Amino acid sequence: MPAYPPIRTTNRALLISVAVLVLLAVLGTLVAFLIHSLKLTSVSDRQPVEEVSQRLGQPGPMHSVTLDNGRTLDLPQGFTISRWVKGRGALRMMAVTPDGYLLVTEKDQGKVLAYALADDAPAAVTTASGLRLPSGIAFHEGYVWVAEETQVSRFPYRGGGAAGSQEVIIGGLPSGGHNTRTINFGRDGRLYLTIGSSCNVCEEKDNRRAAMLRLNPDGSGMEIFATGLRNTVGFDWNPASGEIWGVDNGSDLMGDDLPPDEVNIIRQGRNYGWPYCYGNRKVNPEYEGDPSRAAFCHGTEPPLVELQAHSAPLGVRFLTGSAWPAAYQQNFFIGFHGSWNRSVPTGYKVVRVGTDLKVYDFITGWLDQSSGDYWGRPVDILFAGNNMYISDDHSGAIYRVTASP
Ligand SMILES: [Ca+2]
Repeated sequence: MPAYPPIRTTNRALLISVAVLVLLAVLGTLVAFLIHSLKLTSVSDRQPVEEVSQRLGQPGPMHSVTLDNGRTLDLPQGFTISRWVKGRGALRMMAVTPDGYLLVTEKDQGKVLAYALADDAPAAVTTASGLRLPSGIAFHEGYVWVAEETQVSRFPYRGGGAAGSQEVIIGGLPSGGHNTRTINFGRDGRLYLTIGSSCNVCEEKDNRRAAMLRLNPDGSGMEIFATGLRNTVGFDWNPASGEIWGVDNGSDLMGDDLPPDEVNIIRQGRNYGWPYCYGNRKVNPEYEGDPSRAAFCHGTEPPLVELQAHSAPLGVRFLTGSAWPAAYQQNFFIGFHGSWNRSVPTGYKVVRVGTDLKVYDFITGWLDQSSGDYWGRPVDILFAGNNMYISDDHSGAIYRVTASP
């Protein structure tokens, strides 16, 4: 005998009806919600397809712009580009002064130059000269900071692009091998300095090499912040997360497509692999015979994004607070200097890493793909006002990229 009386037919019918009604109500709500969502995201009559793809971080259609030297560059529609500075030497890293000057190192000439951002065809002001391979530059608390191969100095800024005499803050940095030194100041007010390796693949004797260092602005308290970075020329702070994002140049002579160049999130105390590992914790061929290396590599930091091998990523910058379209906000722009030991040349362009962590071409055309010839090599990226500036150490130029309203 059942513990409960059997459900009578009338009760069963009632239960089924209630269940069907509840089901219909749930389905109705779902359908209404879906219609509402689709209305918000659909490609409607008012929204062109390009606009939607741009918003999603996908590359928009490109167009060609012919420069005053007759050369052509391709970049997304809605932007134009011109040669803002020309006829100079090896223009490398850039910074901005509070009174509206762009500072740039001219590495082969041993100079720092300044250009008024308000001018369409600015004249060069010599901020400093007589330097030895100046590359990194920053503006911090009234001083122009410059990194030469073996020292970091500051120059009191006088305004109008001019500066007073050199005061060496850090001397005795290692020389030879990768000779650029990149500097910038963190939100913590401390000076961050990267020094590349002395070689292609080797064990360094000086632990300041292939590393990011951190110091107090008076030169005291130098510490090794991160290691295993073969040659991190460009780094910048992610405006959303506060993380340091840097690019690393992978080693040469491993073939056309190995190892990948890297975008790394550079964290204190972490090791980024070089010289024992490359890419995503893979053991470098030089060290494959040693089983302890596999375990070591497993404990290193893999790249956030792998870039085409031999792209030679140099300067980087996050886009913040400008009038550029939303699709580009908080994108990470990188200057690809271009390959020197790849059978088919690559790089020679400006790319962006979208918030989807995919890499998109932003400006191309310095390289002739068919002949392998190039006429320019992008180095650093800078945003000032509503414009992007790109330095070129091959043709001695700075390009200005403007978003059309
Ligand atoms: Ca690495």
